[in-house]
Amino acid sequence: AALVAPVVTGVETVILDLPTIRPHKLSVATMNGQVLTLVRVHCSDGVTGIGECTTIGGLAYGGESPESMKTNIDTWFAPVMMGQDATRVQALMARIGKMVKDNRFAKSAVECALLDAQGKRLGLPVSELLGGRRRDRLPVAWTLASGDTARDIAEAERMLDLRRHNIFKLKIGARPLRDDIAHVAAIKAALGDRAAVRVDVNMAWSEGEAAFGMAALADAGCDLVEQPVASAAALSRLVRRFPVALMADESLTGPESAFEIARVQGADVFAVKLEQSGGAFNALRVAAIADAAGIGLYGGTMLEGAVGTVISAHAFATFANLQWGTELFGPLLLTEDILAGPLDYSDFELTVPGGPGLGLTLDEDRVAFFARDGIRKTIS
Ligand code: MUC
Ligand code: MG
Repeated sequence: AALVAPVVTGVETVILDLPTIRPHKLSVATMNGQVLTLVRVHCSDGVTGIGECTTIGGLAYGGESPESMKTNIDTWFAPVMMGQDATRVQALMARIGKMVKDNRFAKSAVECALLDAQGKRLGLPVSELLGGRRRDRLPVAWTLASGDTARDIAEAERMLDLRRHNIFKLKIGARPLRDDIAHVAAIKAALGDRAAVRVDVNMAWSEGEAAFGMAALADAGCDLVEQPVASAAALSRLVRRFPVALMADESLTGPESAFEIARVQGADVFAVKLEQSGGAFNALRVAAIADAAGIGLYGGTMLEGAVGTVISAHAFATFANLQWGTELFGPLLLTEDILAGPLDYSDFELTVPGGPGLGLTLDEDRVAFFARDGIRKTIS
């Protein structure tokens, strides 16, 4: 064994612009592409780890943008990391936390790269570094968000035929409430018992609209309503009033907000996202709070590419409870893969990779091709 612990010798970032397979319409933004900010942490033992952060619709979802994440990692995270022991991931994240406030998404990417490197170094999957995997496969929901009811039904039918997804999340809140309810009811009527239908309002409703909407959605056969209103206090007044589960997403920004929501019994389910939580270790803390409070768990996504999706999969694979499955479909929304080998999405589930670290190998030609400021090499 080495007497001197390997240290961080370099931090590299690159922004990739990737097209989506169709416009993805949320109440806060319409996405025609996704932007991945990739981070590589190089270490003195020759090991390199990779991480990724994404946002939804630039600054439409939260306070970090792909460009701010790159700038802040380059300018403020990297100097704090250089020369530090790369094997003590939690200690290094605490050091970063002292020097860098907020910036949860960027922190989650950097922590991911450190975990990937440490896993490769030890020959262990990241799930083992996070406490140990309880499952190898995760149910994956698909989001129907084309903006068109008939197109969404056709898309859902195709996913059922492919045995890729049988849980569908509908993005609503941009249109008048009655139109949205009719849209959900039509999709649930078409799919029947073959699929679960859920909605995400992304905070678009007032509390009054949410009360009306949740009653109507319950009648339509919808089983879960995600963040219908912005306020956590309003969420806590809506919960358990209607026969449909209520899930917190935007209100949940890490262990402190998780504790606060749990304290007031303000949600039935938590959508745990690694980026929103500020990294994998914080996501585990959020899950522990949910378990202690009797709140259900769902593995959420910030529409990450393969790297952000797979670190999330490693974390969710360790959860004691995952009653509502996951929505780790991000890579499937992109037209392009940046991996050397594809992820296994089959039989309605994603397989958590089993190799050391994240268990991923990037296709470097593709990364270079889609790099915003990089040299666009031709891909074969
Ligand atoms: C969100 O708000 O949950 C997850 C799936 C999707 O389509 O958008 C995201 C963000
Ligand atoms: Mg959401």
